[in-house]
Amino acid sequence: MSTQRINELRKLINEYNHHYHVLDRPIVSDAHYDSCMRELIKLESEHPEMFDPYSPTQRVGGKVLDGFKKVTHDVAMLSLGNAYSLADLLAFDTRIRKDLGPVEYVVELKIDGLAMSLRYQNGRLALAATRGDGDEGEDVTHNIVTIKSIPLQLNENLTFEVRGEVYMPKAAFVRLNENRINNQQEPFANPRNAAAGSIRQLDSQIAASRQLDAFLYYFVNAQNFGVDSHLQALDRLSSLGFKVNPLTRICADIQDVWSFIEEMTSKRAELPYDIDGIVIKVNSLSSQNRLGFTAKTPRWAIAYKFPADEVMTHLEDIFLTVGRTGKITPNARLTPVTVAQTTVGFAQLHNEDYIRHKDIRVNDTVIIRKAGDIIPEVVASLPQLRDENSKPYTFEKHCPVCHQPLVRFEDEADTYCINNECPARIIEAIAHFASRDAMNIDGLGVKRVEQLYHNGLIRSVEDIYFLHQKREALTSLEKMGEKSVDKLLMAIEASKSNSLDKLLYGLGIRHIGEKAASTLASKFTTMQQLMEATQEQLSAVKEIGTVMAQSVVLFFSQQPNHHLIDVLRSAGVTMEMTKKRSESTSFFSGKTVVLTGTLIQMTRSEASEWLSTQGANVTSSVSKNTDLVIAGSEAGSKLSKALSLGVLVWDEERFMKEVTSIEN
Ligand code: 3B8
Repeated sequence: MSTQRINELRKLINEYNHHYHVLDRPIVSDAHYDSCMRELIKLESEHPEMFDPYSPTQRVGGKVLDGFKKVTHDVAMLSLGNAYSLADLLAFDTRIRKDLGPVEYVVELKIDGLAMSLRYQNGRLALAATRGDGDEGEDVTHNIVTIKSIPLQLNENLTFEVRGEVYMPKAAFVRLNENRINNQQEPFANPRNAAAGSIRQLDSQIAASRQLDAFLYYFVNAQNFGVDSHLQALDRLSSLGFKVNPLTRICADIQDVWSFIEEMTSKRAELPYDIDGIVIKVNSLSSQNRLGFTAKTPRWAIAYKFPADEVMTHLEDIFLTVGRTGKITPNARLTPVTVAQTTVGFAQLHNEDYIRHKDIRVNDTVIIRKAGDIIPEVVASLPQLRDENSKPYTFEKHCPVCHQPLVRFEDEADTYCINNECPARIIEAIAHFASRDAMNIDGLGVKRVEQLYHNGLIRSVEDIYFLHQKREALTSLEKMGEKSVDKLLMAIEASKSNSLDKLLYGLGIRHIGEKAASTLASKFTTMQQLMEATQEQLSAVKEIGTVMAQSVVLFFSQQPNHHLIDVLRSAGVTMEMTKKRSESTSFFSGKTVVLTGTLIQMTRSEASEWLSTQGANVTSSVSKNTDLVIAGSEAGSKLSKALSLGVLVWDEERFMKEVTSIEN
């Protein structure tokens, strides 16, 4: 009897929650809700054998962790590229139409919260994780279950992943800060920080008390669930019980998109939650797959960011910094001011011409704004407020660090320190090598490298791998206990087994970013083969242009770089692609492959990426040079062209058979 009543109450309360928190349409009074809840709590306490972590009573919080578990995302959690103007949007649209012809867009609000991924297993919330670095986030399930609009139990026994944004409504934020001030606690700067601060708590009681909410906007691999557009995916999420933002529209073209942006710009202040822009997505999922991803962002979506706040302040000084390529950046030191809810004390001045064109001078009153999210820039200086004896700024002639003459090449805006021995360049290069997306040596950021450099413990990238011989010197440094030294040395040791793509990116070859490094590594598979590659062989690789190819050849033609590679190799650093199989073993090696139609078992971009790791050259159009066409369902003209040219065609089943046989 009680068993039945417990189940009944759980179902009822879930239903009430859905109406109240998702649909914004309560179907019972608060008093009735409370009385059901009290009854359930009582019955559950009398029947401990009926305990269920998915019961609505478990949303009150109380679970306290002693640390966050790391979670590897099955599908990388990327972020969106940004657009700051109509011109940026037109460029995005042009790029897309060049690939696909006219497409339908979906526009939605860009919620200013915290990205979250929810994994459901057989209809139950199994895991909630933060984005982290995109590959690995933190398990925050204990806090997410306190958000009442997020269903713990669905009406369908599905296994899938869904992503969205956790946020704090403006009203809750105001109330929370009032409370904090009353309790002599530091108020949060904005709702976003308040939401993030709540989610990054080990004690779930805190999140439970914070009135967080969530909008979901991304059904991962929705095509596996019979959905073929983004809008359908949102509908599906909504009918599964998730909260989906209602201010979402289809746009026939980029003009439509712009009207939506204008409309929302004026409605923004009235919304009950903060938004920081508008997200524009290609609606058709097969078109999305066709466009794919860059290393960091989807090509089929972009975030239009609202223009930032502008404020006035005093420019106290201009000073130069040196990057790893020797590029000099002029910076402004400002009298600190608050812009877009954070305090700003420095701004970028880009280069000499920028300063001259804007006639920015030391001691000027300037207008600054946040460009994008983080880095503030000087928009203009106000000459009318200037002192009589103010003088135009003259760019310094010598490197602020090594004091060698600076060089500005013809037709280039940037000034360089060309001294290869310049400590600033070496320090930046070492820190880049160790950075997260390169060799990922935790604990070797710029500040630490500076310290090691100035203490003579590290003078070049290769010295990283000899630090273990200098343990004593390391532990005697300031802020370097035994423990941090151990951690650092372990991170260095671990970095030796990184795959070639990370090493290649870490070397900091000009024009070779993360994506190019990864392409080169999977094509050439070993450092040796890459070093021996000619410019022609390099630029024959899709996505490697002439400038990149030249730069790689130049890099490997220099003796000190050979020496560096030799030292790294003998120190035990991996010089080949390890995550992926070497191409010589693969059927696909060297073949030119075209993917067309819709694949079911993997997305087209996954298939394309996988084929690249097998050494295939994946291209988009069918010609007599095509070796193989892989045709999913609804393959159109490419399939007929392949057939007419007598090109080998496989269906998905045949392809998957090959994938499985290679992978196992
Ligand atoms: C792909 C799609 C990231 C996002 C996305 O309201 C991807 O769609 C993303 F890799 O971050 N803040 C939204 C919002 C954020 C994203 C998104 N849609 N509405 C948001």
